[in-house]
Amino acid sequence: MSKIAFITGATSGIGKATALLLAEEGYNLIICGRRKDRLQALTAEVKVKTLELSFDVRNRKEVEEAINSIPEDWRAVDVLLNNAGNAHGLSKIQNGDVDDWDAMIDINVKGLLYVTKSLVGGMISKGAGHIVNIGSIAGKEVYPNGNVYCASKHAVDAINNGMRLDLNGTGVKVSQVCPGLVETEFSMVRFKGDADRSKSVYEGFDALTAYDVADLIRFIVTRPAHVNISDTIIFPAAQAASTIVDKK
Ligand code: NDP
Ligand code: 8X3
Repeated sequence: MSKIAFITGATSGIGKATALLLAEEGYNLIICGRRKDRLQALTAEVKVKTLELSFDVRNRKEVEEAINSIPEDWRAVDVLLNNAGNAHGLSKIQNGDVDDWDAMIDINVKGLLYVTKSLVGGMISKGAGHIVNIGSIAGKEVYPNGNVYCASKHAVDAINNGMRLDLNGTGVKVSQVCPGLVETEFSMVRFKGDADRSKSVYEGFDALTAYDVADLIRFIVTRPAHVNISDTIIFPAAQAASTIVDKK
């Protein structure tokens, strides 16, 4: 069987773009997300084999049941892309919504851990694999009103580094990709469907596309076995830091 990539958050944005680019590389795909119709549409779009797994990464039981249901011939996962995640809200800490905080910690941090826990043993057993964690510039810096989202991505940064230390010598590579501003459904989720506010985030400059980030992920996972690109930050050319964007 061809190599297998397991992609969380494959229904949209960076995850979907990576699925399409890794399909071009000949990977068969285990595609995950809650929106089953989008998983089916992605299957119809690619020429490789896919396995659709619909689960909420927040729900540990759902994660474990979904991954335990993977048929034998799909179990030798070569690449795990821990991508599912979002920001929920953008508020001063004193005005934050506790449900938004729970969502960000549960999805971006605990969800990533649940998925990793269910798959990493298989990678260790075969002595090979590659975990790519999607962090963010928000995991390297903190910006006003970003408080808990930044905390969740700082946690991803720490987990990424911890994974690399703990998995050293097992044959499993660990890499992180930290994007700046990427125009996806991210802001629509952050601003709870406010299309005008979401659009304004990307006005006045050329934001990254999901494919720009996916192309970097493709590069990282196609390096020779002895090369590991452990961490990367990818910005639009107009961006220098979270809050420094040259908008015309
Ligand atoms: P999108 O909103 O376009 O995609 C988010 C993906 O995550 C969707 O496929 C969604 O699938 C999945 N997802 C969200 N919540 C859950 C959940 N509870 N269970 C399972 N899957 C879930 O955003 P992006 O593509 O931009 O975001 C992908 C990653 O990139 C995130 O980790 C984000 O933090 C990070 N990032 C994004 C940046 C940006 O500017 N866009 C910059 C830096 C990092 P579904 O809803 O179908 O479940
Ligand atoms: C997404 C980038 O700057 O909106 O992680 O937090 S930012």
